[in-house]
Amino acid sequence: MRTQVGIVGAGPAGLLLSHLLHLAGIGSVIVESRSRAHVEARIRAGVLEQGTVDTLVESGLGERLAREGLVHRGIHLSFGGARHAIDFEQLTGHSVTIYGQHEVVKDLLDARTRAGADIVFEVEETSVYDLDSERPVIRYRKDGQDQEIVCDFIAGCDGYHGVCRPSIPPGVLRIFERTYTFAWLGILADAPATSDELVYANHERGFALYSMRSPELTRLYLQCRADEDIADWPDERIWDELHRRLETDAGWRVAEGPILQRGITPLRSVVVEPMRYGRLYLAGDAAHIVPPTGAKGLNLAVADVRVLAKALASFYRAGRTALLDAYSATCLERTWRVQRFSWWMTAMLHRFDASTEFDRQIQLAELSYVTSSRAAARSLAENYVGLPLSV
Ligand code: FAS
Ligand code: PHB
Repeated sequence: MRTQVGIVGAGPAGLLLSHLLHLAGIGSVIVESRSRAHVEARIRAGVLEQGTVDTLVESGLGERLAREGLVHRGIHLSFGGARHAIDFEQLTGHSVTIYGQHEVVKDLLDARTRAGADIVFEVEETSVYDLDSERPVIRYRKDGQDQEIVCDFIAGCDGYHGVCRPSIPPGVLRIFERTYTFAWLGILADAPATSDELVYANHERGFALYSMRSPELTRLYLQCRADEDIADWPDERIWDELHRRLETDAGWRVAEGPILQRGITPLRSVVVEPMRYGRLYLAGDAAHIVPPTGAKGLNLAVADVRVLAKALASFYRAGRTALLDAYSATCLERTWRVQRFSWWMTAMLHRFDASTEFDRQIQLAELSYVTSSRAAARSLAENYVGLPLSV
């Protein structure tokens, strides 16, 4: 098989790249190791930055998003038994939209299917070769048959556990990382929303987050040890811990309901430099991981793909390589700022094993400052709604 851009991974990064390239008249093929049903059902992120919403709307994917997305003008920070509002619209003029990542993936898959896209699901043994040549190659096995795609370029959109980043020769990459000693236990519950906006709680028992997917579906997280076994968390223990960490002295609490999905997500910060080797370009989680406290993982993937799609269009339209050559530096500049914000939110809201009473007082002082100073609140707000795509 022959294509202009071979894409490994049909997550949000791979699917959006394929969609934007199609709109620019550039052909692509996506190979994906899981089934379409699995990719569509994966419950992950939930908050879309303004820039992500604009990207989806501008590329013709805004119809269901406008109908079902929940526009949120701010968040609450909860500490000391009370919730404190951070009003994004008042501070920045922008908002965020709650619309599950799996809904974005469904919309992208529908659009690509309607356009007759070439997406090969349930592939095995994916590998990439000749990355520093002008004809890089993707190889994979499908239904017992070995297949090969000769490409002009390969986009590694295969996430943190993919094969593209490890295919770059040793000594090329610098990997920066921080691993946290805690994780998030997340649930999706058939329970009505009891707050119009997200609530991030710093509690002495640990962090908790109240989010949602619709007025009837709530998404909740609580900090737990990184080595926790979900089997040790029966429903009543989960709800009890969420109530202890989230409810306020004024009596606000979350509503309970049947738990539809549950899982434990480790927290880590990773940045890989450079995000390119030869004609392989890494995008999304394949190049960086942010702790979900800043709601940035999906949004950062979208930002990378916008830059890459524009650079590839410049190459095919005018033979220019300047944007491709600048891809890694352009994305890393914004990635590090987003990494900083995600780290800062994580440090401010979580209970750290080695933290002392002094550390706890500093956390509470940070929270008190952010919720009482317009300048500090504006800094949080402008990062949360999304930094400009080209910082
Ligand atoms: P993805 O990981 O989404 O997609 C990569 C795709 O490549 C997958 O479909 C995978 O099957 C495929 N693939 C992997 N190896 C392959 C191979 N060898 N061959 C072919 N295909 C291969 N972010 C938030 O902002 N908020 C959250 O609450 C949040 N929760 C998360 C929970 C979990 C469990 C995880 C893992 C991530 C979470 N994230 C969250 C981050 C997440 O949303 C990512 O940022 C987002 O999925 C990034 O999209 P992609 O870069 O497309 O990577
Ligand atoms: C979610 O709704 O899944 C969500 C919201 C905000 C975060 C992380 C996850 O920071």
